[in-house]
Amino acid sequence: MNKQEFFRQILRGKANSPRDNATAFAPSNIALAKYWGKRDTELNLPCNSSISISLGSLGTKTTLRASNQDRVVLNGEEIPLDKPFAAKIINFLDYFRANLWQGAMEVITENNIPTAAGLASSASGFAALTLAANDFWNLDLDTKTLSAIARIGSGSAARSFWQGFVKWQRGKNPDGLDSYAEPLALAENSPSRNLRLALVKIDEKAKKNPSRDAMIHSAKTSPYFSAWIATAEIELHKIEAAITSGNIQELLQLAESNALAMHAVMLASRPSLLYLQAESIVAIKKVWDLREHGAEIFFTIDAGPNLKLLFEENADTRAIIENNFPSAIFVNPFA
Ligand code: 2P0
Repeated sequence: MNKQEFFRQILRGKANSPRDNATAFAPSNIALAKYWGKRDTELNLPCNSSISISLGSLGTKTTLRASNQDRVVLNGEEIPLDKPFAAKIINFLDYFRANLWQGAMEVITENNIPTAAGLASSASGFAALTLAANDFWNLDLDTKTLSAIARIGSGSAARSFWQGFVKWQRGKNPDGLDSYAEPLALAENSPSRNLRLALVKIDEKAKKNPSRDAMIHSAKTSPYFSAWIATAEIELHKIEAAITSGNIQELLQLAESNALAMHAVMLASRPSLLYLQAESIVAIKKVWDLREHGAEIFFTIDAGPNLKLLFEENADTRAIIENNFPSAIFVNPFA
């Protein structure tokens, strides 16, 4: 199945009465059990399921407006339509327009993720765009379908529709309709609600190896890729169990090991993929050193050099992070 057919099967028979405009917000997310590897590159279907934590109020707000010509505006700045950022958005909207009202549109999008956090925004960007499109065209789609649609834009966007912990089921069907995310239910008083993040920026320059290409390269060339896939679902179940039982220390230890295993798969690719920089290693060693001295601080790292520290909310731990990583940005995933 290709993308056109994917959209056609969802949008077939949908009403054709767009609003004048629609606005939506979606939070960014960080994976605790990573998505690395695709079984279908056309539909962004993953080899393994993944689990993330949201970034609370940090994310993307997007407005779609009927207009007399297509325009994309990011944080107040018009982006030429031939730039990849704008082209990806217009291309995504074209899949809707191929089945619905086809007029020109303005896309006004704002990211409130500080550049200093060194985070990409494609996850929250495609989730907000999908939510705004659902409203704009009065589609009334359920969240499972919205999550599967956003996945077409960017895999991790499937997980950006909720606050808190979210699980993206890999699914099995070739049409991709069973590959969507859902929030993980937590008891009101679960200790897992005390998870906090501190974003440590090492470098914010655009990466040399976009993760889209790197995942394919790893799957093709890394001798450890099969081991990653063989263990990914087992690790995911352990991580899910730690979240739901409120065993936060176990959760953070598993999340750190999971990220390092993903980097091992990358490193073993031929040629190797190395996202970590010298300063990333210094920061990793600092975290391990602090742990040896009793601080319960862990980290995760994505396809880039920046660390996301993970810890259980506690004034002492927060003070240790502030002292050792003075520019860290603290995030409450649940607020
Ligand atoms: C994740 N990453 O689970 C993993 C961990 C990076 C490392 O999802 O090709 O932008 O659009 O599906 O979602 C980043 O890759 O990739 C990512 P595509 P995406 O968060």
